This record gives sequence, C-alpha cells and structure tokens, in this order.
Amino acid sequence: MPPSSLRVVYAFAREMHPKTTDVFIEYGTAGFRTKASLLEHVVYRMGLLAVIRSRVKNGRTIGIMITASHNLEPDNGVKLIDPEGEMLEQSWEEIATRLANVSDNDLEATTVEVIKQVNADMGLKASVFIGMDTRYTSPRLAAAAVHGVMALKGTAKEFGIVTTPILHYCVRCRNDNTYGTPTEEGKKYGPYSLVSTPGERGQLNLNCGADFVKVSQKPPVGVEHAPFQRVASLDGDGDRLVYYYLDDNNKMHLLDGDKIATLLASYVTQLLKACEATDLKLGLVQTAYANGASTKYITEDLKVPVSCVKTGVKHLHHAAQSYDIGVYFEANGHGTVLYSDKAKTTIRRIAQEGEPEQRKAAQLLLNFIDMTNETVGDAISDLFLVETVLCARGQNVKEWMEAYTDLPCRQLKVTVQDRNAISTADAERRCTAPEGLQSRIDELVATYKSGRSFVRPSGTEDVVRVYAEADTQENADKLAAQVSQAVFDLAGGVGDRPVA
Ligand code: NG1
Ligand code: ZN
Repeated sequence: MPPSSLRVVYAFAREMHPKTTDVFIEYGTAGFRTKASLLEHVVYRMGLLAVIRSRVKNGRTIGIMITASHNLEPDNGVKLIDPEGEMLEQSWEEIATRLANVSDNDLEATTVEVIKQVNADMGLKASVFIGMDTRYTSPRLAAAAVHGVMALKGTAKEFGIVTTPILHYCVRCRNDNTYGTPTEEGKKYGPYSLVSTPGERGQLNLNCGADFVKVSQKPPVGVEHAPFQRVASLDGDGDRLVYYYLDDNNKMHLLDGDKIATLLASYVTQLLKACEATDLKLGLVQTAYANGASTKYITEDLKVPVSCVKTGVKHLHHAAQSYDIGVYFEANGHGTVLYSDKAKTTIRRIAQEGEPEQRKAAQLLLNFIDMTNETVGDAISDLFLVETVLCARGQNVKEWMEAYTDLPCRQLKVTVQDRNAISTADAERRCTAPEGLQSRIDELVATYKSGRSFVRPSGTEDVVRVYAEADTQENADKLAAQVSQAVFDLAGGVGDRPVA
C-alpha cells in the first residue's frame, strides 16, 4: 500500500479525534489510563496500531478493551490484547507510546514509520475485536477505536459492554477454535445472581468493588450481610475478585488474591496427588504485595515453589508459564491458573487409562481446567473455581480463612513531583533511588516485629504506593505512615504532608 493512501489516517484524526492535549501519556501496567477527556486521540491511534499488529500476526485477531478497571468513573483507559488472548507484547509498548504522543501533523508519517519498523504487510486482512466497560465515556472511545481500525482498512467487530476477561477469551477463541466459541455464552459460566451494586448514584467502583474492599479493608458502603455469609467483590471490568465475610461482631474478614491462590493451588495439588501425576510440577507466582503469611504458608505447609515478580499481570502470567501448572494471583484478586500442554495431555491420559480412583481425580481436574479462563484473570471464572473447591471440600468461608492468618497490612499513596524518581530492584522489594530512601525504610522496618515495607511508583495513577505489614494493625498503619513520610521527604512530596 503506497503511503499516499494513509492520508485518511490524518483526515480522521484532524476531523474526528484531534489531539487536544500535550500531556505525555505512557503505555503502563495496564495500557493507557488517565482522565477520559484526555484519551480520545489515544484510542483512535490504538485502533491504527491494532490493525498493524493484526497484519504482523498474519491477520489474526487483536483485541482493544476500553476500561479503567477499578479506577473511579472520570478515568478511562485502553489496552491491547494479543492473538493468544494475552497482554500486548512488551516490545510494542514503546511503539504504542510513540504513536499516542505524536502531533496530528506527524501522525501519518509516524504510522508509515511504524509499519516499516515492524514490517507489516498492509495488503493482508486485519481483524480487531473491541469491547468496553460501563463508563459513560466508553461508547465515545469505542467509536474512536473503530475509526482507527477503519482508517487502515481493518475489520472491527464491536462486542459492546463486556468484561475484560471475556474479550481476552473471545480473541483467543477467534484465533484458536479448539479453545472455545468466541461469544460470551461460549464461556459456559451458568447462571449467577448479582447481590448488590452500591456506589453513590451507581458510579462505578465508588465506595464499592474489589479494590475498595481490599485497600480500605471495609465492606462496600450501604450493603448488609448476615454473619459468615460469603460475599464476592469484583472490579469495574470483571478481572479481579476478592471475598469477605462479617463475623458475629460485625468485623470484616478479607479473603484476597493470596487466599484464593492458596486455595486453588492446594486443591490442584491434592488432585494431582490423587491421580498420581507426579511428574507435573505446580508452582505459584506472587508479587511483593502478597501477604508475608501467605508466602510462608505456601512454602512451609503446601510445599509448593513460589516466585515473586514485578507488579502487573503480564509479569505474573509470564512467570507462571514456566511451571507445568502455574497459579498466579496479585493480592488484589487478579489471577488465574495456567496449564501447559504437557499437563493437559497427561491429565487427559490418566482420565482415560488410569486406575478408577486416579481416573476420578483426573476427571475432576479436567473439569477444573475447563472452567479456568487461562487468557487472563477472570473474576467470574475464578469465583466458580473457588466455589468448586469449597463445595468439594465441604468447607465454609471461615474454614477457608483459617488455613493461615494474614499479617496486618496497610497500603498508602504519596503524591510526589515525579514518581519516576523512584527506581526499584529485586521484584520491587527494594528501592535503588532516590538515595537514602531504602536505608531509611530498612531502619524503620527493623523497629517492628514481622515488619516489611516497600515503595514503588504506580503504573496506573500518578502516585507512589507504599506497602507495610507488621505484627498488629496499629503497627502496620504506623510503619506505612512513617515510610510515606520518608518518601515525601526524600522523593519530592507535594501537597499535604502525610500524617505519621
Ligand atoms: P499500579 O497502579 O501499578 O500499582 C494497579 C495494581 C496492579 C495491577 C494494575 C492494573 C496494586 C497495588 N496495583 O497497578 O496490581 O492490577 O493496577 O490494573 O494493586
Ligand atoms: Zn480490572
């Protein structure tokens, strides 16, 4: 295709989705995410990029999801999904960032440059699936994505309102029809009933949702529960799940991603033993946010290998692929289980040829695999996996909770002039800049029993996140406040000083 025919890339941009801001935007932990009003030109350009990516992948389908997940209503975001239903390959993040930030005048030339750089055959067909969450700004952004796809003569298929994991699943199925049918119904979840959607005036994630429950350690505002009732909280795009219950003193008990990961891993381990698939190695992947008690339980009680990686699902997913069966979860409830081809083949064989007891366990495992959305964390699929284990074991939520006791923890945010002044190493558990911050954190941590703390720049918000845990809630809160103060002082804090 001669470059002259890319004129339309510029024309659509100028007339329909002009770039009206100079604020630099970066493809971060979960794509581009910021105030919805700053995103229209970015999403249009991601429509362009998705077509180029589809052609580089020989016309296989690419996904575009419009959502800001757990963030509040005024935000929105966009992320690309690769043909296997995975997050966009990391080396393309820089290309996405470049395309998102050029001026309208330079857009055509940059598009040509990118096409050359990645060696896309623009004569091929291109297919792009587009989904969005329920934010009122999402339809407008989805339209911008469609226009981007049209501008480069790709075919866009709109799915309307879907969860993030459903779109990942549909992309995967479209490219690999052995995985399932690319429709919402294809993922046979069966019926479930929505207990409550609070939030003031129905605003997404406001005082409710998985992130609110996890970070504030409180139940959603305005919901009532019977004691020991099992309650699940999801986030705005359906890829995170946490559980909680209230005891008879109305105290909340949270079962987060770590609790879910350990429950699923222990059940799969139990079935692997029962079907005597001893050559299959199961492993668990966490991030620095995993509660220290969970890591200890996994290592010492479950005796399962565990690895710690940087925040962001793409890192967890990647690490989980190195096991025959890899269970990965962020503490915030985003995660899933991955099964290698070797694992699937072995388990299928045992289900056919094993001794009766082995066959039974292998069949249960096959059902479990079938219910898993392996493309990405999926709150609904994870919910059914949890319910399956509790049902199989006849366990209630309290018994599930009792497997191990979480260390009290606290998460805080600090606003600084430039959050990228913070650099980290060792899966974000230590900070290498600014100078003096890590030694200050070490000093503070040393004064607490079971103390642990780390800081890192957020990839989705303009803040530095602080995490702390200690023997009591009071101490965890104190440690978090002191570390926040250290960040404020040594990394250029702005606004109100954090209260220690
Ligand atoms: P950032 O803002 O980079 O901390 C948050 C979550 C991540 C991940 C992304 C994407 C925490 C502490 N961080 O990232 O785990 O889920 O959002 O949604 O929960
Ligand atoms: Zn989400």
